[in-house]
Amino acid sequence: MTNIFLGLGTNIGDRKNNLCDTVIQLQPEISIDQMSSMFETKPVGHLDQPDFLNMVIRARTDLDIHDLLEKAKLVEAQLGRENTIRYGPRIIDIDILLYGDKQFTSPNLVIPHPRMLERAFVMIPLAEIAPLLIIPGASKPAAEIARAWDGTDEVHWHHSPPKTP
Ligand code: PH2
Ligand code: MG
Ligand code: MG
Repeated sequence: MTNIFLGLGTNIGDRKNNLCDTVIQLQPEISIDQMSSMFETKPVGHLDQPDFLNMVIRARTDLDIHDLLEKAKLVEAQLGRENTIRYGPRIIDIDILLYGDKQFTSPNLVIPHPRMLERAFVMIPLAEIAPLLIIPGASKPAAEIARAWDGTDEVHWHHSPPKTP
């Protein structure tokens, strides 16, 4: 079993429901240990789109990196995601943030997620569940990185984590 962290984001439809459905669909291949709160976040990158709900989950899996990516894509498709513009609106986006302490690069996947350290919508939920985690390539723990956004109005606590079934 490998410890993994996934980042979830949604800004179309019933966003809370999309996150709850995703958590259910990821199981049982992905065994969820901990979920962050849901955070309401301003869009980053492509600004002209609705606000997101974001959360981060910590889980364990026997899937290798390739199969984990396939599983994430399958759940995105099951939720009805259509391929739209990069950084554009989506029903659900499931990003592999960390896979154990592996550093991995292929044409369609880089782990740790290459932009996670600079994204408040990832680091604030991540720091909530894993404040002491040191991300490969970072020099300080998640909570200290997240502190850079103290007082930001880009990310707001929105809802407690989904109820586990
Ligand atoms: N995802 C993106 C681009 N911009 N902004 C927010 N607030 N939340 C996201 O999940 C997000 C984004 C690309 O995946
Ligand atoms: Mg993403
Ligand atoms: Mg993605």
